[in-house]
Amino acid sequence: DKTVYLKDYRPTDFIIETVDLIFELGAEMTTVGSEIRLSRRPGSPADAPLTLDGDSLELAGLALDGKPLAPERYEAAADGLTVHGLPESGSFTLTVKTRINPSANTQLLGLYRTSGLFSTQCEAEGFRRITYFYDRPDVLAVYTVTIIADKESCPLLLSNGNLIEERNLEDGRHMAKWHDPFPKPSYLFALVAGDLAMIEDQFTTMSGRAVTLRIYVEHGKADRADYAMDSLKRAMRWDEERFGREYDLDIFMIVAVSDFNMGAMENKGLNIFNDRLILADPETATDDDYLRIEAVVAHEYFHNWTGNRITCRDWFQLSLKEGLTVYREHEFTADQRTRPVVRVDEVKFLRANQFPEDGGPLAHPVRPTQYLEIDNFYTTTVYEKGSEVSRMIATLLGTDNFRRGLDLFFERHDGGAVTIEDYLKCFEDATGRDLSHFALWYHQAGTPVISVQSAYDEAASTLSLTLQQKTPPTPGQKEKKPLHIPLRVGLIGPNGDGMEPSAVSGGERTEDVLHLTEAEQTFVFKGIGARPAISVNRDFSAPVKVNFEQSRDDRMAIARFETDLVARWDAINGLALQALVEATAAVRAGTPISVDPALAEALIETAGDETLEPAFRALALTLPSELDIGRELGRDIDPDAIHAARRTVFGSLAREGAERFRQLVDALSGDTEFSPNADSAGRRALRNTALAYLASATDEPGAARAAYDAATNMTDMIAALRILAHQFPDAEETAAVLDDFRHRFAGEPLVLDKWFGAQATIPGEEALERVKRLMQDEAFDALNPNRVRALVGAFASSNPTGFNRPDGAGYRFFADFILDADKRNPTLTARLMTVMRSFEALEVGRQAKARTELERIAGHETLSRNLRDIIDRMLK
Ligand code: HT7
Ligand code: ZN
Repeated sequence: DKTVYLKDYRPTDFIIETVDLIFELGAEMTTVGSEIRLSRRPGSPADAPLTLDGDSLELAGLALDGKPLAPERYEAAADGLTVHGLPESGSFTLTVKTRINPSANTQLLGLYRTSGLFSTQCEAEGFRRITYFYDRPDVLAVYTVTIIADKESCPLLLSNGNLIEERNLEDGRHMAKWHDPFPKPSYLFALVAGDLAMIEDQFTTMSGRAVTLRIYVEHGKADRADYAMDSLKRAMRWDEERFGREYDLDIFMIVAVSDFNMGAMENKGLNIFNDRLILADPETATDDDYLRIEAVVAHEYFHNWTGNRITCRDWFQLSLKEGLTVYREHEFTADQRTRPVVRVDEVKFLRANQFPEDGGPLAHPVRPTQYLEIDNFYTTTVYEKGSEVSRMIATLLGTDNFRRGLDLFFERHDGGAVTIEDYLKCFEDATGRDLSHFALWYHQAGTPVISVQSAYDEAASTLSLTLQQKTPPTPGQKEKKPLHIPLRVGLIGPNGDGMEPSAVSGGERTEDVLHLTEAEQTFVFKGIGARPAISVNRDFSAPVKVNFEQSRDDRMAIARFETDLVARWDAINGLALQALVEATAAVRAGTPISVDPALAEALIETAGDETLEPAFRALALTLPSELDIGRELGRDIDPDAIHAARRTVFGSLAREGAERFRQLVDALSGDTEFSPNADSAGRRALRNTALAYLASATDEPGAARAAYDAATNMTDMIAALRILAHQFPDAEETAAVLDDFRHRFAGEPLVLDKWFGAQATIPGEEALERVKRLMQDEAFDALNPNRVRALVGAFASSNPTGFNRPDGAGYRFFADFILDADKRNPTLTARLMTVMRSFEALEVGRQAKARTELERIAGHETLSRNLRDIIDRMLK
């Protein structure tokens, strides 16, 4: 059993001070020389051997202080190196030589070569695929890296830190030497070699130091890197202003690569990005792409302090860097754009991704206590719930105190590899507040459900609010304790104004935050002159589900008058969700669907409310998706019934509001100059949302076809294409537009991903054959993670009717794909597999068919550890 347990943590027996690496790069054979300066850790046993990690390595030489080691002094295997009889005291040098094949590395972990480019991905355990090392985050060393390669094919040789030497060698090769003065763990090591274009800029830090900024991209794409560069500079300034964090090296580089397992990687001074998160211009990128680029560029940059300068003691502490960095990223985005709109997107993401994870077989605490494969713990729980936990700390302490705690964290732990306890202690020490109860958020999995009951006493002018919290059991954690939950609650009076109580008893209240600390608590609000509508979890102050049987009138009052726009959106969305759930029940019962006219009125009124930002109006107008409806139902899900219900409700709203939608489309279609800013993006979002309704109301493809032809940017173009593909899949116009798009963007893989995605998600049982056909398109590449996610991933995760065909053919296809792809790239397949984690919520027929396929996968003996871990937990 290879399970790793938190309780088993212990420091290494040896300390690594410096590492000198020499790479002689060859496409099929790269040799890696590693000179490690080591000393025995004081207090560790004098006879303890040195045990270094390895993965798929071949040892080509081993020496101690320059002398080759006799074979009886060490054991070398593909997965590790053990050296005996090392000095009891003083430093010594171990020289290790390994040989690797970067071209054969389809896992994209370690050093790999794709499209002529050498690049690395070392987090979490990729460095051990390069050389034998203590490949763990608590071993920090100073790295010097020499890269030798053919000058013509690899004019560019990059690694972390500062360039200290560069020269030509014989036989057409050249070398570059990089030195990173900041001690770092191996997961932050990076190397890139190849031939790329570059844009350069300058940033002057708050203390006046000049930093060179460079972004490297494929030749011919340099003009698409400007927005990433602009985002980087804004992020650097923001981190100085908001958190006092200044950049520390003289150069900061980003390299965009086209084969990458995740979004991006924060390697010290040399971030490596999936190119879809760097490249953007109006003709090829959507507003969502721009938003993601800004967010991820900032996220990776913010890691320089939260992750790199202060890192994790072990991988159980992953949320220490990821949760906190997501929180910093969210705050940055909120400051760059419109805060409530950004927050609504976060809430939608959390509910769509983290809540199902927390409520399913893969649930785990923000700080797990065991893992089989750490790659599988880069989850929305560690990232997004982790971020929510930091947000709650900020809510509990207030913004200034949060900053004080974080300042102390940077001061106390700079250069360290620390734990979540160390993090929390800084907030306690800086503010005097006891966070021991709050800390449970890190250790207890599952989404708490808060049940609310209210009683208004007119004679006493009091409102009693009884809040009960319950967290459902999760794997390995049956019993749950009450958490400390900061819940923002607002009261809306009969005239729509906010009501402020004269006093509140029953528990702590700070501003509008109720501190729920017990399983059940009754808060009594005094001085409430009339029965209010109660708005619970404003701004989504806590990542919880709220069960509150409110009258429709109260929900309408919140939808109309709440000043907190997040809660206002939530009320509108909740009303729509309820209508869709009822419509689904009607479809299954064979009874007619009736759409509440008050809901239609509220939506149409909001859509036209000029006092609200277009982006917010677009959010309000967007009906919950079929997946949202399924999640709301939670069990016995019939995707076909949901689809029919949503289509009917959508059509009915479309007809009801046709006039308004036409007005919006006309009024918002005039923008000619493209700007990626939040205001322009919001206008496009509202216009394209209205266009989708309009297309449904008229039930003909003409308006969308005209919008496609008139589009001057990718946002409008792909929106029109999606409307055509999803609402009129068989129309001539749709075929023509799909064909036009395919040819127009023939040489643009990232743009064709949108084309793959739009078609993979066309509802109905023909989707499977369509996806199979698209896999034969020459633009599809089963080795490239972006292509796989765009086509197979989108089909499995976002096409409920197509993927969940009642005959189980969708599951069969997916299982075959997974089994095949697992041989090449386990990180990718394990992640892809998680889209089926909620299969037990399906109706029994589909559930059985899904289980058969999952069991078929589980029955294979040669699964990767990544996939084995996921599939076994899903079937437990
Ligand atoms: N810290 C980075 C995580 C990451 C990663 C993890 C496993 C396998 C491949 C990976 N690529 C990047 C990205 C981040 O969260 O900032
Ligand atoms: Zn991160």
